[in-house]
Amino acid sequence: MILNSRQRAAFEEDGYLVVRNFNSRERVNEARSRFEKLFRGEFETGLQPDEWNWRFGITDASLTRQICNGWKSDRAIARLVLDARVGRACAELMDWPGTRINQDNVIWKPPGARQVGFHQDNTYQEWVDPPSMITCWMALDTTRRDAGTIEYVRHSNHWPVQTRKFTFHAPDDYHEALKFTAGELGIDAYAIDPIEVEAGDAVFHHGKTWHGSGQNHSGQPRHTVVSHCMSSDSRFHADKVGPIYGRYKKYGSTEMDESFFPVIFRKDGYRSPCLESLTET
Ligand SMILES: O=C(O)CCC(=O)C(=O)O
Repeated sequence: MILNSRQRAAFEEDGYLVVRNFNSRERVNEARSRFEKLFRGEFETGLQPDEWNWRFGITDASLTRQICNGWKSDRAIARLVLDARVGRACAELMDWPGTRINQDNVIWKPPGARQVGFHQDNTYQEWVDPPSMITCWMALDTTRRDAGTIEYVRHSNHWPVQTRKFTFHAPDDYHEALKFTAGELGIDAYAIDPIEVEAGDAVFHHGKTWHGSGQNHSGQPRHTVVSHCMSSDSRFHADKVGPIYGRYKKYGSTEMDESFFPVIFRKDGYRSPCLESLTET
């Protein structure tokens, strides 16, 4: 076990868990130094990420910059998001036999960049069987409330999954989906916790935990790398094929190929063989 029983109980109760000093200063600096290149389309491995939502000179400069599956393009990102310790902690918190990467996010929120709408990650998991995830959110800078850090609704991991999808990127009111859902559920009081941590700290959140982030009103950028994980036993849903990750579904099969969804930790010691050369230093 890398997490103790008190940490596991706090995660179960609150829906998130802060782990201090999870990543070394060296790993954090190495990953942060890759952001500029990634968003300019200079990919170390030669492979494109799956989603590249912000480009210099093209995309609205006020938006939060996001790349999905930067691990395919850059080994420094891969070393963080495919770390066996991430997988082990996720398996312990979710009581899984092991962990696969579902997707990663490389998030860059410069001063002034706008908000990310509140959501539950599991709302977007209908293409996976079982449709459940946990996330390891890794800070590469000091994060402060006014710098658009991630915010969690404490205990909302005990709420049902909202199936309706609201605006994700820069909605006018980033709490809109949360307010709507709480109203539907008849919940009129809840606590929103902004996460103030240091570079190297990590936060694990359950796929049902409501979260989002506000505008960056500070003068400092926020760099974050996120590992969204699922059970090592996960398969594609037989009928619900997602628009992006459905590309990796084989005809007539629900098997998930480990080249696209590697197993990053399993209790029996297995890790997908492709990870060795990808994450070596
Ligand atoms: O860092 C953010 O602003 C949002 C991250 C997020 O939505 C997630 O990690 O699931």
